[in-house]
Amino acid sequence: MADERSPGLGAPDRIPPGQRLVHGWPVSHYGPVPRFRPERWNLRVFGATASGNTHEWTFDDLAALPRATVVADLHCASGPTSTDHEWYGIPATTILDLAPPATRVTHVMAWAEYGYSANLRLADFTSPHALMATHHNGEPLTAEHGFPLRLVVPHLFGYKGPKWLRGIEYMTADRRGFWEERGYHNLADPWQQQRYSYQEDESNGPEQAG
Ligand SMILES: Nc1nc2c(c(=O)[nH]1)N[C@H]1C(S)=C(S)[C@@H](COP(=O)(O)O)O[C@H]1N2
Ligand SMILES: [Mo]
Repeated sequence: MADERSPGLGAPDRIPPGQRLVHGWPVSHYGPVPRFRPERWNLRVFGATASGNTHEWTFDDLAALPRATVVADLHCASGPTSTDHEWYGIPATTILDLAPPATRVTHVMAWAEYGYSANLRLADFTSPHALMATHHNGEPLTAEHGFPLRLVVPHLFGYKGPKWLRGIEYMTADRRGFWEERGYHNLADPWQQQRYSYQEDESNGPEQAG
């Protein structure tokens, strides 16, 4: 079942400009695949929360959270687009309900194992299609695709969706994440060709360090 916003596979505008359709589902990330240790695992929401407190869920706690399904294509900024991923998991908006941000929050940093991070505008994180996925095509995520939890933000390039998600930091100003500090576009809309940071204008985000 296709997302109602995305055209059919044969449609000329299904694949964003500069992307190529790949079959199957390539694995793509920087660094090693972390080992999942349930007794040490938690999901932390911290930074500028409304209450000032950090919120924390253990792996078992996740089972009690609401679920949704999102079907979407995955666009890697290095070129490949794989299609029709059926993600199942916890809507990102659930986090906003359970751990509300302070009113001055404008951005979030999504944190993963080993310090991988991706910054998002609050409006991108609160998209109704943004999901913290636990399952893909009816099966639990595999280790290399992000088990046990992965952020999916379907309207942005893949680097905005950390695999092995461990935290959401509420921020009162924008700050670059892992790839955004290393030459990738701060906003990452594939349909706007927001691939590299040299394509940014001043309104797109904070100046690049170095
Ligand atoms: N923790 C972590 N998450 C990550 C990455 C990474 O390097 N580390 N790479 C991102 C990039 S660039 C892409 S395109 C997708 C790829 O997801 P896949 O391997 O499931 O296809 O994961 C994203 N999530
Ligand atoms: Mo990517």
